[in-house]
Amino acid sequence: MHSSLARKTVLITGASSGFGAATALAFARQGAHLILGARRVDRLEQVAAEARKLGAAAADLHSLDVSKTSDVNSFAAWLRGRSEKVDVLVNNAGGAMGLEPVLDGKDDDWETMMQTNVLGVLRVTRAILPLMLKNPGSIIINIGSVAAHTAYEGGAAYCAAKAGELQITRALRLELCGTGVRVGTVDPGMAETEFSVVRFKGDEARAKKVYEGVQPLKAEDVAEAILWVASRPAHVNIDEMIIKCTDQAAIHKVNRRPVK
Ligand code: NDP
Ligand code: 8X3
Repeated sequence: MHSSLARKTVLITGASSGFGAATALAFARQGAHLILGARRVDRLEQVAAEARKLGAAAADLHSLDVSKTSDVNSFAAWLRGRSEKVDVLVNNAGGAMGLEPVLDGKDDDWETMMQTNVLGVLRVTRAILPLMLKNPGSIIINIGSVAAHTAYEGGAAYCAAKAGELQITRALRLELCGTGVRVGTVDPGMAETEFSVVRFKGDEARAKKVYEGVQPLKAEDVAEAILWVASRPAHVNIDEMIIKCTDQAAIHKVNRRPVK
């Protein structure tokens, strides 16, 4: 238990599944006040109900589409009616669409990846930062990826988007120096969430193959890392953290056991 997080206001985007949902539950166990956003409100309601059972001081939710400025601004206006400050902002909403080489790439997929992983982080940060600047020690944790650090075939747009997220984090680190507001990125490798089902547009069998013979990260592993970053003392800033499963030494070096 990190008593420093009790009653802290923790805003998590993309809290309806995967890392976001697991992070909400991890902060709930610390007695935090959760602010949850995503497009699937029914799923947010389930996460919030579980969070309250686990000990969250409160769990408020509102629909949020980070790909639309108007939506982000409405979310921020709703939030200002509930809390005067934000202590922890987890910019987690995002994901990949498709795995085609550039030659076969789809505009819709490229645009979605840029809108969520890059512009979404910018929009949400712009809207929420005023609630953090008067609150030294507050922290922004962006969720990047190993894809920000290494390119792979079929990943051009996703790798570009996550590299964009990494550079946004680095620029913010410079801009916020002297304000007391911290910022960093947590960059996971392969983790079994809804990520691949979304990437392959509902093809569950193809998504399962990504993790075949491997023990990937679980959402809870990443949530624990996020909780740890957020619970460092106010004078400590974790700039960049890469977290991978033991079976994944690099994007192209994955230990796979034979499948029986
Ligand atoms: P999930 O698909 O389980 O979760 C993605 C979350 O993002 C959902 O809650 C989804 O909510 C939300 N989201 C997507 N688009 C939007 C949008 N336009 N507006 C608001 N919310 C949105 O996957 P993960 O938990 O794995 O992914 C979380 C983050 O981690 C992503 O940024 C992903 O790129 C990154 N990541 C994932 C890795 C993995 O292997 N799983 C590894 C490294 C990084 P909803 O659909 O309800 O809006
Ligand atoms: C998700 C990890 O390797 O599929 O960000 O790009 S990977």
